[in-house]
Amino acid sequence: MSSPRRAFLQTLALGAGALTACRAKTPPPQPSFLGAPISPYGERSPFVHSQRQVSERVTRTPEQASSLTPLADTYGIITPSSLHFERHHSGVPKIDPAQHRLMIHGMVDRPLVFTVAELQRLPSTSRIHFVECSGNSGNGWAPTPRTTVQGTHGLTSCSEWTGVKLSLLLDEVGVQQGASWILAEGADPAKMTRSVPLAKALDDAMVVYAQNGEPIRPEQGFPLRLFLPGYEGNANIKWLRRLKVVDKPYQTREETSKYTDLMADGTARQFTLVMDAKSVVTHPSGGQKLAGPGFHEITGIAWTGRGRVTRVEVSVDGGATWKDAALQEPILPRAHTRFRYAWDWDGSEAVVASRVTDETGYVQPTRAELVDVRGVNSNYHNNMIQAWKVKADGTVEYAVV
Ligand SMILES: Nc1nc2c(c(=O)[nH]1)N[C@H]1C(S)=C(S)[C@@H](COP(=O)(O)O)O[C@H]1N2
Ligand SMILES: [Mo]
Repeated sequence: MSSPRRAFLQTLALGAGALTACRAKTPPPQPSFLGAPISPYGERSPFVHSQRQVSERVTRTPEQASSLTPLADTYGIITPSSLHFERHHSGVPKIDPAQHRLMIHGMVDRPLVFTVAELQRLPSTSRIHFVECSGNSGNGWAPTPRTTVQGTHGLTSCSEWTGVKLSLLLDEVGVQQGASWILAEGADPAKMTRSVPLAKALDDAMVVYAQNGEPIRPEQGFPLRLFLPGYEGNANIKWLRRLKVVDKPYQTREETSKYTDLMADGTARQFTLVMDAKSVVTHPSGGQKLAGPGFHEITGIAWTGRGRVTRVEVSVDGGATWKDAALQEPILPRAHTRFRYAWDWDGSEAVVASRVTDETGYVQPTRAELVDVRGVNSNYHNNMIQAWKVKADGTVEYAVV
């Protein structure tokens, strides 16, 4: 082994021979013919196939279904727009931005109707944030084996969002004394409607028109979406057409019969808007096969609706012992944070898991700790530690610790 390579491996704290699989092989001949010409809109390589997958949760029609981000196939913290998870209650409407309007009315001095072009003339803000459906990882309430991390945690994605601060628009219309909530409505056939506390609307809420550097995708709400950093996905109304300033929550379908958490005593917890801290290992994860003992990078994502991730710990023994993982910069508030842990696998069965702590000091619970507080009647807001079992043959399976 040459000494620079040895030095490189030592900085990674790897044993000698960790990269034996990479030893010199004969490189293939370089192509000598011309490649494809320039193209007006880029496509990924035809050799890359990862896809959004329809949720294992059964819905009666594809228009009210959800699709999941292939978390094990994405890198860093940004989800490619074409792989951002989807949740539609009545399909993706085809909206001509020239015809679309956003009306802001209710308890305001000057009700206004904005065109998309008018909103785009205003001072803009770009921020990187996750969107997570509160049904994400809900399988943990009644654990049944799921094959992949896409299946367990694929209802979260992270993008750069660009738009106008909602506080600026509310300043324009002049919010009246006594107002305390905002009712937001979408232009899809479901007319999805949610009540949002005025304090959130005045804090970091945005009306966004762009995602990852281009106009927001139809699946994510083209041409306008209400964006509420750290709030459950459902409140982030897509195809936004109306904001009504009001003095109470409106008890819509999505905040009464849905998106509430039934506690053990039979009462329902309402307006659980902020997503608690969660993390999951994306490699090794279900469906993958490790090539053999030696070095493997354990990696995954962590996030919290309450600000920044401050710590992620990794266990390879089913939660008996924990070690700190490295956090990849940038560590942004209410965004996915990538973590890594260098693992020298000895080839025996291992149970791999991650545990996040956020800036409020909150630590991601085990299933037992979560059930202690919440019971098992809930569908939403399950943020328990979930593990993956690496078997001696390198195959990886779903596990609960
Ligand atoms: N108008 C409208 N907004 C909506 C929905 C919808 O069906 N209609 N689905 C909600 C739900 S339940 C979630 S989890 C998020 C999903 O956002 P995404 O499809 O961009 O991932 O959008 C929310 N906003
Ligand atoms: Mo959702």
